[in-house]
Amino acid sequence: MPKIVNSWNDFDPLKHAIVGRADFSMIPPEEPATSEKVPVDSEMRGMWGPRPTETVEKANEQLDNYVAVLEKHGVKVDRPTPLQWNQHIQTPDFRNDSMMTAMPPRDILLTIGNEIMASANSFRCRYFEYLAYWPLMNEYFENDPEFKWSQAPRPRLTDKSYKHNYYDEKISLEDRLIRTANKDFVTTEVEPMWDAADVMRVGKDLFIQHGLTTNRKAMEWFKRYYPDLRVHSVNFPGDPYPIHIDATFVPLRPGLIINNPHRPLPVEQRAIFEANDWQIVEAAKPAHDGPPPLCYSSVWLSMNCLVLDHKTVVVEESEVYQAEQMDKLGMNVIPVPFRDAYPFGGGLHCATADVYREGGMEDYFP
Ligand code: DAV
Repeated sequence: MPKIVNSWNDFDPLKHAIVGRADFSMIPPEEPATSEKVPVDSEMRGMWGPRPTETVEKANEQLDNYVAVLEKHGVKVDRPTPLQWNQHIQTPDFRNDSMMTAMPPRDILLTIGNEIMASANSFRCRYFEYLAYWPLMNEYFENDPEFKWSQAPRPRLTDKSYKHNYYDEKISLEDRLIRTANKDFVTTEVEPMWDAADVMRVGKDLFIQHGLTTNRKAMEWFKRYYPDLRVHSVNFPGDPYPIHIDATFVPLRPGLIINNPHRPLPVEQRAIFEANDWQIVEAAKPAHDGPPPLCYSSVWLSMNCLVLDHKTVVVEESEVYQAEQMDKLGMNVIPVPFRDAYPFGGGLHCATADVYREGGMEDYFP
């Protein structure tokens, strides 16, 4: 039987991926972890309910087109099975009035070698999102005898998992930056919590962002779960809403990373890259002044690209400066329109999860 699942990084030749679906997406009700993430001036603050049908349709159109482009470039694409996300959910520890969406898969599924693991997300509204991917996991499990189907320890997400009154409408941007610099986030350390999109995989090394969605205990959990890998905790003090590493620190090929100029990697954390002759280049500026309506993410989705191989990258069609920079860095750019999908949780990298890339576990930082 063939090997279906294998991926050790974000740049080796991509052969098989999962792309999310926007069907039945909700703006979830506020809860301790999400209120921290929604910017004070966001039109989404205080509102929740189904996303407008027209926006769901437009997002799905762009997602379907993205799938067609990937298939044209030799990538097999699978899609999740969305649930009716408007259902309320309950566990012995909490109750929430709705779920969210089957977007973006990158937050939920972490592929390391022949293993795909569902993450331990800190948002209650995302507690059951993994179910949308379970039909695919089962299919890989039945057809690839080496596939390891796994699930991180499920966080309980009781009130003890969050700092209460951490979020305050009046907090200034400066105060937020001080909190980020002090590594003071809304989640507590009572249990490991992490989003898969906080994990940057580079062969034997995992660089994991400590921020609003991933805590320190998660780092310790990763170290014990993957004793053969090296786990590095990274911080980006310039980010007032540090969530997910893939609009901040993005590898393009072995030896080359683009870094958000507003969120530079601190000097002391650059040493491992410098010692191994990796270049960290400032990413080009975004082409837009603001995100589209009803979007949680920042304009820096401009750098949230999907690398197909060491010379080919998919970039959002309107992000002309990012595309130009990629070209100068020696990459062939495939432009894909995707701004209508941004409100559903992110950009081109977010919207995918790796199933198969060529290559093995290289040691890039010996
Ligand atoms: O810059 O708002 C978005 C990352 C989404 N996965 C940002 C980060």
